[in-house]
Amino acid sequence: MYKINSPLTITEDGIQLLKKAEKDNVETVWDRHKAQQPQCGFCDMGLSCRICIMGPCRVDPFGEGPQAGVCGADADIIVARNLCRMIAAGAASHSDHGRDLVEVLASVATNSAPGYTIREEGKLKLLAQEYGVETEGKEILAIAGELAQAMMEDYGMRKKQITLVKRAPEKRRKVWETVGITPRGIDRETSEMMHRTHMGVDNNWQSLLVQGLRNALSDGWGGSMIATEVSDILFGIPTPRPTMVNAGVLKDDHVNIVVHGHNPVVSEMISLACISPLLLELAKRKGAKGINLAGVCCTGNELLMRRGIAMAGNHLMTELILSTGAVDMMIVDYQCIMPSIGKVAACYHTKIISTSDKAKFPGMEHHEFHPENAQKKAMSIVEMAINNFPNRKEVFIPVKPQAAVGGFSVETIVKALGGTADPLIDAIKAGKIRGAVGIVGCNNPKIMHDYGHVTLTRRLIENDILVVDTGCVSVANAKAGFKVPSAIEMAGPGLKEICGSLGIPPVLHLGSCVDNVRILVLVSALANALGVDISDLPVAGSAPEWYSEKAVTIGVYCVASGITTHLGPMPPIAGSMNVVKLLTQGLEDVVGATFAVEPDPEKAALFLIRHIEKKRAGLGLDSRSL
Ligand code: SF4
Ligand code: MSK
Repeated sequence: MYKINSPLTITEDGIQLLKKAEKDNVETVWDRHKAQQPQCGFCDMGLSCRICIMGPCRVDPFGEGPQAGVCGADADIIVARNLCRMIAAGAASHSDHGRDLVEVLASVATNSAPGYTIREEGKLKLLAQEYGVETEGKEILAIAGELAQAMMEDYGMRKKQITLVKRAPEKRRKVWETVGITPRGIDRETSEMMHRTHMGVDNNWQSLLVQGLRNALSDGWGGSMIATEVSDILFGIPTPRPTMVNAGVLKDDHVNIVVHGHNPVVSEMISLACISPLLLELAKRKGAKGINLAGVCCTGNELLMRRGIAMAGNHLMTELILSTGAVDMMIVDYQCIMPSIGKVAACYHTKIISTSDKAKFPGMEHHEFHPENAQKKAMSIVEMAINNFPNRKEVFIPVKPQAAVGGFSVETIVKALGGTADPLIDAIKAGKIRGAVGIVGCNNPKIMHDYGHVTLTRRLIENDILVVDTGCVSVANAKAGFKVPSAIEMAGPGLKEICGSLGIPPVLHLGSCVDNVRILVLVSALANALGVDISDLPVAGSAPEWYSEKAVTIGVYCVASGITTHLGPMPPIAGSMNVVKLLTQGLEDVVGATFAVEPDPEKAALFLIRHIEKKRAGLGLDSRSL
């Protein structure tokens, strides 16, 4: 059951800061969610349409009112079109983020991005080889320039398929070819999706959804994968590192700067400015002991993965973090930044800075970052934050920080395993690790904050299932104490033994939302090692508290890649039983995986455990019945 508004969060810092926000008359996401009740039932079921101006239209789910929009579109068409537009928006968001990184790579190649550099020459060369760029005898910057151009071509349609689909196991690629969903170009699939959903184009709900699968794959094996790989090249391959999480990471005697958003291009430069001796000296002159950089949402995750920067909170904590009164500056880039943030900050001394030409917000000061000016801009912005420190008034930091370990990339997981995936495969074969689940995604005020993530994770590790997480889940799980080596005490005996011998926690932090592609690479390696398809593996995905269009796209590319995926909140599709049946049952015959919707994480855990045991049986491994 949804646990709407009672209580709002399972976290101690959240509970304390909600009281503080109330005392300060700060309106939060929960207040606005309450004010929206009852939310529109037609929209909730996906049955409303405003694609053209003959509408808006809606279809009556009880069969008494209109059964078609003005153009004649029925419930199946309207629901499918709406879902497909969500997929397109999610793919566009991740993939445009990837493009921004490729542009930085291109600027580094021409020496026009001061402060940025190639940190991972080995990975650059490996990617160059994958893209068919000759590396022999070439300067590293020349390779970077050619790779950037080759990646840009993936966004268009000059090839039959995008480059990185080659990373998928052969069996999976055959499935995509048979169904006709091999993605051809990153922008092309999104553009075609928008075209097909225009009034009077594709009015077959099945073929719309098939294009939805291809569109999502263009993100998972295209735009998002490029975003992650280029981030690694520019900023470093993540390695496990200790960090701290929750609102307690803010320091009352330091200048506190919080970065929020998704793209590490800005936050990396901010993190370097925060360790500048010049600015540290200025901070001391202003009465602070130092500069404390923390993150929220995925920009924070990017910094945590590579630099161990502390995480103050996840999606639903972004307003509450400001109500501590301890944040001297919040710097945002794009995605998942509530337009309310400027208004909340105005209740305190906090300065809020927006940095992207494509993401401007009310009540924020806009300072546009580009590769050419980012280094200088970062210095001047951090200086502004320091100058704001003396303006602080009452500060309320409600809890002590929780320790955690973050920063697991595929490369470091394989390294931790001794150089190959064999120990993991052996542990799965022996049944000590039953399987693995990737828990991803957001928070949503429709579900008690962090309850879904933490409950599901606890049940899975208790049942010897390894959990990898990304995005806002990773903060919830870190706050719950699942990410210290001693957390193996909460795991089942097999998982405890394996993680204990490797010195890793039972829940591994794989990064930000775009970093879900690390899961695709990991399951591809496992499938190849076992000589099976991804859909044969004892693995699953889950998004217990998702809210965003990007999460829809992630879920769809996971399913299209053969990973059965659980969703907490119901997507807006209940208005068409045809669409519901296809997504929850019919896709099994098409791509070997489906969606399952279950808001209650206890029941979702049972579903996922049973799914993993079924897959084990399919591989001829021992299987427990539940
Ligand atoms: Fe109505 Fe059809 Fe226009 Fe949608 S596309 S708003 S259903 S007329
Ligand atoms: S930030 S997409 S709320 S995970 Fe990536 Fe969190 Fe979801 Fe945004």
